[in-house]
Amino acid sequence: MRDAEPKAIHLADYRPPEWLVDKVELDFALHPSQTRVTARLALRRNPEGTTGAPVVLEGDGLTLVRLAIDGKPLVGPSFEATPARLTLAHPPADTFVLEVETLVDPTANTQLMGLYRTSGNYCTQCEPEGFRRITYYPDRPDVLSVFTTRIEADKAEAPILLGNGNLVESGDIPGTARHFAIWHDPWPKPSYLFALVGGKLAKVADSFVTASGRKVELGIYVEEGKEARAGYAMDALKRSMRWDEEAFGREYDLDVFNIVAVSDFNMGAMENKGLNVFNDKYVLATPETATDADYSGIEGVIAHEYFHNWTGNRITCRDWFQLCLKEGLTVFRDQEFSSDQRSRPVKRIADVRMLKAAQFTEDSGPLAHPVRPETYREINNFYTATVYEKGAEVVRMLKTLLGEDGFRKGMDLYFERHDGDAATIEDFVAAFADAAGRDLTQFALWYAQSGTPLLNVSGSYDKEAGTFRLDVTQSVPPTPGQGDKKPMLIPLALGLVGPDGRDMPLTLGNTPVEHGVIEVKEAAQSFLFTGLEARPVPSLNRGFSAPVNLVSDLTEADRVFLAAHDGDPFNRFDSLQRIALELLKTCARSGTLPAPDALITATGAVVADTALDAAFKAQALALPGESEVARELGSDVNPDAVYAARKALRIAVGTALAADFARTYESAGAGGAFAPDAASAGRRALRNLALDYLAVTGAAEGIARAKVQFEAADNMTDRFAALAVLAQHDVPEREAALDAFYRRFESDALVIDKWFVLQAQIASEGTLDRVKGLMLHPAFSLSNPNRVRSLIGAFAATNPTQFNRADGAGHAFVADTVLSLDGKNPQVAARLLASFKTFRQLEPVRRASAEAALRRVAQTPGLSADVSDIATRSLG
Ligand code: 0A1
Ligand code: ZN
Repeated sequence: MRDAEPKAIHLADYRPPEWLVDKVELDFALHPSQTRVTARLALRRNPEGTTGAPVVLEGDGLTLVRLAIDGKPLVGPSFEATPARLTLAHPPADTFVLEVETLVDPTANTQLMGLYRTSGNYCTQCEPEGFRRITYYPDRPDVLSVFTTRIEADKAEAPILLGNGNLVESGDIPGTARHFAIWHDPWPKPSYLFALVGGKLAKVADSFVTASGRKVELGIYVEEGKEARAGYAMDALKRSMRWDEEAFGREYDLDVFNIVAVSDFNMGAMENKGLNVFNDKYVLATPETATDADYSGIEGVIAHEYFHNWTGNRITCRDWFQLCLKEGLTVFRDQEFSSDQRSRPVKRIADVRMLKAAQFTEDSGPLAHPVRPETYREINNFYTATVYEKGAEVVRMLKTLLGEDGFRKGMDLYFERHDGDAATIEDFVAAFADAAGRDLTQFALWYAQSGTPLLNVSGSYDKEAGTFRLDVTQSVPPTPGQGDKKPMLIPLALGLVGPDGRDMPLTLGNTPVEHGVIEVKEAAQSFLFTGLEARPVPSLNRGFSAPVNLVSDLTEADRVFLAAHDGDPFNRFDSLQRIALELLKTCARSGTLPAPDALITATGAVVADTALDAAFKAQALALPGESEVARELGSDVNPDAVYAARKALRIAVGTALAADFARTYESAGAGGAFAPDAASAGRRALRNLALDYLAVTGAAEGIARAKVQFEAADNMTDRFAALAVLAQHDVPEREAALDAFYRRFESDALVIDKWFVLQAQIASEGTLDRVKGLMLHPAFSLSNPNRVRSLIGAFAATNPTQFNRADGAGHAFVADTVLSLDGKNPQVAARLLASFKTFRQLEPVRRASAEAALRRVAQTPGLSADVSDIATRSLG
């Protein structure tokens, strides 16, 4: 419905809007197939625009009913309306009110962009370009306007009517079965933050008093009967509101804050002003239906959307190239929140695992792009790990460079200068540069250069001089559209660990290194540390201070030492991972696992260390994933060999430490009623990791233990962990448990998603047929994004051996699914196709079959812009 072959859009071509909208009044008459939308736009010529510019409003598949200017009906040829555009070539004045009436069909909307239906309810999704599917509008984030929304609907069909801002009026429409509500949002906002909801929903109510004493009514709306599942989300919301006041000095700014949970949603959630709309996966939880991972996901996403109220809504983006301005910053904020609510080191480890799995992978393949891209064809494809996760890392590095106080001053200045603005990355960086009195030009390269920097570090100790020299070189690999790169400013946190396991002084020349962070700025640079009476072991990139690939001359013995003694918990974790990675790489290449004694000793020491908390141990004991091994190998990857290597190492560790794991399993006993707090979750994680190691050989005893836990569990975390163990093994207990799980939870779609995921992840030849079979299961639907992600998405993204089957059947299947999905939901189809992004690292046979599947997709006529963009770039 939009332009068939979308042109590339370039950051360099940005021009201010020609027309502004001072005020918008929207009137919706909700109807399943013919919703009537009347928009009154108070248009004003932008004094900064081009003289005499026409009014050009975007549309997407719209049916125009009526147009009026200042109340007078408008007839052709004074305007031109197509489904994609409304043009007034000769606007009557520099300010006027344009009234536009359109008809939209929410039931036919399978893309889930614009106004659509979910479980019979009405809801909207407008970011990034969905508002144009509702009415003609200057649908760009730098046009801010004050919205008033009147919603009218059949009372029985939609007893609840919600909009942005505060409720100003509601009532029945006399003589009809309809009613209405009027919502007013006093804060000017771009159209992508517009939302409305109408339907039969149950409300969970609470309230919050802000630091300055404003009372805010909180509502979480869920499908009827699910009220009891929204308690944790409400609790997380109130904690988020308090935290933002304390950590960033940001208060909420309306009388109400509503969240609506829907079961059909393309992403995680959406920060519409005062009316967040959520994928119900990130709202609903009970101990019986949600795992600890689900609880922490809910806490994080609730916080994320709430924090957008300041970083995204009060200060929005000038254009979509600046997406990381709101997303990277808001991810950083939600990560900090979760770190404060839970264990900081454990949260950091989990975030870095995810960064490496998703973002490092993206950055090393054909879809690599800068945190702030400079060109795009389809903006929907830029809601990526790079914009979100690497964007958050860049903000974290700013904090590391400027320190706690300097960072807070920079944030305060950013809020003070830009409240109410549509801002840019330059504005953001300037606030920190000005607050700290520091030139951040080189730092800003993190926004512009794609690719993960490679840092090479070697150390030499001079006993006579008592010095330790670190020689550091850096380079950034070439990425699509970017050949030669400049050296980056890399904040490298480090420590020099002495023979007694304690940090030695960190002094450069005569100057102590502040906060233990050195700044690497040049392609090659040396740092001379003085006053060292013994050879230290350097602990590098502590806390993962910079998102880089680090290669060092540390020996396996050095790593064993750091795993046991490093004062930085992240690097204790990382040292173990590094030892394991080297073993896995060698094994995947040669087919032979080198003696893993060092890893076993170091792992055993961590298991036995009573000073370490359980959540940390669980992270430290989980071996690097197959995708990380593949990425480290870089080329000629055979996923079967990677899988076999990992399995062999798990068996070696599990067998050698069986007694320790058994003790851990018994002593970390379930104990007491379920509570979702971090400490309890950590105990469950460790116990379930032990369960996994104890069953790793598939021997009867381990399987029996998993079966007992599966049957006896009183919470989803333990039940699901046991099922996941059983699912890995080709034993009769597997099918029995899968059946029992299905029967127990068949009416609960979010739980059945877990059942789909586990089956899609089984690393054996029968899985492809199993997945194809499950697509015909009554619980599956290609129309629901959560179902597609759970079954097909999990297969493509987390089952490397079966997706990359040597016979090409896995690739062909995913390509076919992308093609059948594209007509329904291009965004979800494009995301699924992006699973091919690592195909170039595969060995030749699999690489060829992936490429053939991608070509077949690329050559299919009538593709959406979303899928065609991913196919083209993947092949590029
Ligand atoms: N701003 C949201 C992400 C989001 C983007 C697009 C959507 O629909 C296609 C929905 C949500 C966030 O960061 O949470
Ligand atoms: Zn966001």
